[in-house]
Amino acid sequence: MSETMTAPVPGLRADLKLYDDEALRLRADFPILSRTVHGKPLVYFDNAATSQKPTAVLDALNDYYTRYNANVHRGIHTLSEEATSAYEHAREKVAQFIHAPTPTGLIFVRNTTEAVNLVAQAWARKNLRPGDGILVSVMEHHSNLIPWQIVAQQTGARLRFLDIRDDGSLELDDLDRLLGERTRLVALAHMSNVLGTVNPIAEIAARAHAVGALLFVDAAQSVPHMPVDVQTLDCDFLAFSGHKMCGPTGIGGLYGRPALLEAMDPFMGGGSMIGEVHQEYFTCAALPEKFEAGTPNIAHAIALGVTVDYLSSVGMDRIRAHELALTRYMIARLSEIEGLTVYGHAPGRGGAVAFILDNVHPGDLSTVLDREGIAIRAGHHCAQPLMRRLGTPYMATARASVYLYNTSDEVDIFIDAVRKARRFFA
Ligand code: 7TS
Repeated sequence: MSETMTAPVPGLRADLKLYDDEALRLRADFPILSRTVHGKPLVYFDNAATSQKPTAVLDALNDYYTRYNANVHRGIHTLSEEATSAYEHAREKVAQFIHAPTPTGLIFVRNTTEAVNLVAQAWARKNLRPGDGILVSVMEHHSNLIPWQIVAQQTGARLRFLDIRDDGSLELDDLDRLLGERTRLVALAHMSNVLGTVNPIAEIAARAHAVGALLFVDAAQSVPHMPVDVQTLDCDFLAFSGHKMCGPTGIGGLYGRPALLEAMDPFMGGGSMIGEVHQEYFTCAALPEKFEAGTPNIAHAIALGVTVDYLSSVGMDRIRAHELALTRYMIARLSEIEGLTVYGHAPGRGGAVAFILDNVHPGDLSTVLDREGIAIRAGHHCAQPLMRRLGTPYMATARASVYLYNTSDEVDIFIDAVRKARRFFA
């Protein structure tokens, strides 16, 4: 068979047919997916960086600004009441989406990064003592590492690292030993943005809680792609970004156990987060306002409410099943290519697929694929310690990442383009 022709992978293609049909139907909801890039139909495989937005979400933004734009929790006038009610209704829906027991435990933040910084400064800075441990893993995104490095410098706490096994899963054999070293907080990705690994959060929560440590979950890659239930996970904090789950940029969520959030000092001061203000002191507003200083991102919070309606109407179980099938197919097809290495083979891995083509810089590969209309990411994926741990050449990989609107035909187009690039660089 010629190198450019797509080869069927027995069994996989048939499994995908149903999912493909649904993805093709869903694509109609995403106007951007019908555009071309360099004269070729867009194949958008950079979903781990950010996702595309359905018309319902775009309409929600326009509707807010067109019909009831006003500040929330302030004016006693119709527009402000409508905006406040839509904003708080969105909070209820987003809280429900992750099964938070109450909407007051759901703080609107800009993104996952802000949520990690909030917990680092408002919880860890106050509660950690010199010699206390913060346990992270070598697979963390910089957003779930640097805020803990900063608070470690501020408090004298020490960072410790869980390693990974060859398949990209966490080395849990080390967990109890590391937890025993005065660990007060465990902060882990639910799903890796490089390896696709889905970490066993509920099991880790039980083991962390057994030694009195809290568990922070970076769910930036899981909330968009699989059902997430904070009560089943039994985590203490969980953070996610709207823009990776078909929602707008600049809005995300932090779930915290209400009792912990109650006991925390505010992260930022200003309007909205106060009870009373005197010349020398202030009292705090109740949750969740205590953590939402200043005018919030009203439009995008409301649109995030519409986003979770959209995802729920498709079904998170369904999205997860589609991505499992598509990822299996993509990895099987990539593995047929000589000189190509895929990173991350843990069972049940998600749809971020990092790979290296021998002797080709991932940036060059990405540029060549872009000429074919294919958007992938190349670089360290904000996970430099992981790149070092994997020993990737150039401290970088290429990464293709799928979402609910991607099809197996797109995988075939991508595979053909990678093969073409391989010949080009040979
Ligand atoms: N945590 C994980 C696991 C992520 O994948 C990302 C973003 C973040 C945190 C930070 O999210 P933000 O919305 O606050 O920026 N990941 C990526 C990526 O893989 N490529 O671009 C952004």
